[in-house]
Amino acid sequence: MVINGERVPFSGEKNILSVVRKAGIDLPTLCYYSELSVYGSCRMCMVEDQRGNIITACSTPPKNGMEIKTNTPRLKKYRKNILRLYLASHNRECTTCPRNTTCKLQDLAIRFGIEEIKFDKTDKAWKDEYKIDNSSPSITRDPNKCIQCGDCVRMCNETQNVGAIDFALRGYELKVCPAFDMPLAETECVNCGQCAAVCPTGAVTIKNDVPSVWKAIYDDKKRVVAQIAPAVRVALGEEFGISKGENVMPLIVAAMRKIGFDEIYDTSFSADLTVIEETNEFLGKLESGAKLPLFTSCCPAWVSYVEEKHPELMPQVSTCKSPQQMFGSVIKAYAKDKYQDDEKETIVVSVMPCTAKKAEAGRAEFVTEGSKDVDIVLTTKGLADMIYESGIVFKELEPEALDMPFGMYSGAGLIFGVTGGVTEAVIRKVIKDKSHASINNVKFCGARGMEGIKEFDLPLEDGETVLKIAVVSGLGNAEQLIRKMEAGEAFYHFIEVMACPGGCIGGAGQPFGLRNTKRLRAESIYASDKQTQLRHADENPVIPDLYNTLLKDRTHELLHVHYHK
Ligand code: HC0
Ligand code: SF4
Repeated sequence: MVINGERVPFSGEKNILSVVRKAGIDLPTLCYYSELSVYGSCRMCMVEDQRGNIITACSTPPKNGMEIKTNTPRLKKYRKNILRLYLASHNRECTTCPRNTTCKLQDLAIRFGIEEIKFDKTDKAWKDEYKIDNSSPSITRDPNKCIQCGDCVRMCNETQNVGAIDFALRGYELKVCPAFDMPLAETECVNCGQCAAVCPTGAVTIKNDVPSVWKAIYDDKKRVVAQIAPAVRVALGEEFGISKGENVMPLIVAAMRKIGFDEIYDTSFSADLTVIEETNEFLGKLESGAKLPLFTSCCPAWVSYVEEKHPELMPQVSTCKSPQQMFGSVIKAYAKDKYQDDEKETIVVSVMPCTAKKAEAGRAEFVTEGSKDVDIVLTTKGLADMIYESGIVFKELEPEALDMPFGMYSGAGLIFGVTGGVTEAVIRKVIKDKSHASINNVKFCGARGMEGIKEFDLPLEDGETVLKIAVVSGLGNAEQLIRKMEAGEAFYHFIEVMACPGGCIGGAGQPFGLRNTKRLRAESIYASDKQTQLRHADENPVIPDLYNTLLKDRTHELLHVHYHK
């Protein structure tokens, strides 16, 4: 096809938009995500064809010989007017908006030089028309900033199969909200935050727990202990101009020490504990003939999904606490022993790529001896905000190492951050041949890759057993698999589910809006795994000692959970 007079070849692109972008032109969009269905509501991607017709590039397939222009005076005028209309009914208090500088609407207003809003409503109308919904532990909805692109609705319905939010009313009154405009916390929302990850403006944002962390750090009576999730290290650098996917863990540690955290550890440590506990649970079930599959339990959005939509499957969800919660209960028990004579209270802060972890930490099941296992959950973006606020020049920090003993981890714990990682870590434990070559070869089993559903057979070394395994990311994909099993069309022994497409690396708490980053983040985690001396969870030297001491009589209490929703 011909774009702005230049011939551009295409093959397989599903719409004109992809061809135009391939040609190096960043056609503006507010409602288009390649992973979601095409909605075509924002009209920003309009192009003009050879007959002067205006068409939306996102919803029109490319055709041989087609000639289009992307930047005519007419298109410019229309785009500007659309932006003015959006802005006229939009709360424009940008400086205090959590999406200030990462808002697509703000970005386009700057790009198209919008200096005055012709169709403005009264100042009062755009400020207070709708109530802000702060009920959820993970996300905030501010309908005054909604541009009705429907991205959140399609994400929640199509990708996640939750359906907690939808369009209500018609015409001028149209709005996005839960059924009967209920508070989000009272709906089936599983706190995955993926609605916020695709929202182009500040209409759906992630709860900000930064002030509580500062308060704890400034309090002399508190010892602030941090755990950092596997996926954070390959995403935080993007915020500070470091190449996408680079593992910046040593810089994160240096920054957190400067901020004032007392001890800094790695959630990959407790992921190793999860591997051990979950593998034992799985092999126990396999041997006893208990009902399978065993579903993984480390993704709290997935656990909530089962509770809401498939309570009958709860007995098949692993009883292992997630690594975040295992870490919390272990470190609090450890600190109680270690600091017996000191009056400081231990506060556990986790840094997570995930918004559902905020809800998980607040669950009643995760309170041990009257104290929450995890006190505060920061997102990756939240930690970046603290670094900015402290004036730390991230790129220029000298790398530092994690604290011991809980800074020790194996590559198996580290790869939890990518879809398929938990499964691969369990397989590394299940196989008897633990040679370097054998562990390396596990990567070919079928667990790796960004596909939403991966299914494969794993022949065990006994020459008899063949395990049927599935790895799923995205809750809609999990639903597909459950329906297949219910219909008797499939059987599995073990299923890993992560709610976010791609696993935790694609969590909603990661930095915003950078395209094609998931693959790079995944590659970086696998590269770091390959460079660790310890490749499977049993090699973690801190763990045997822990089982002989702290966990001796308390393994079940500290590492397992029985959800009672
Ligand atoms: Fe994940 Fe986790 S791997 S859920 O994706 O299992 O958030 O990174 O911390 O808990 O370890 C998130 C990431 C974690 C937990 C771990 C697991
Ligand atoms: Fe839906 Fe997830 Fe958003 Fe809740 S957090 S409304 S489940 S997309």
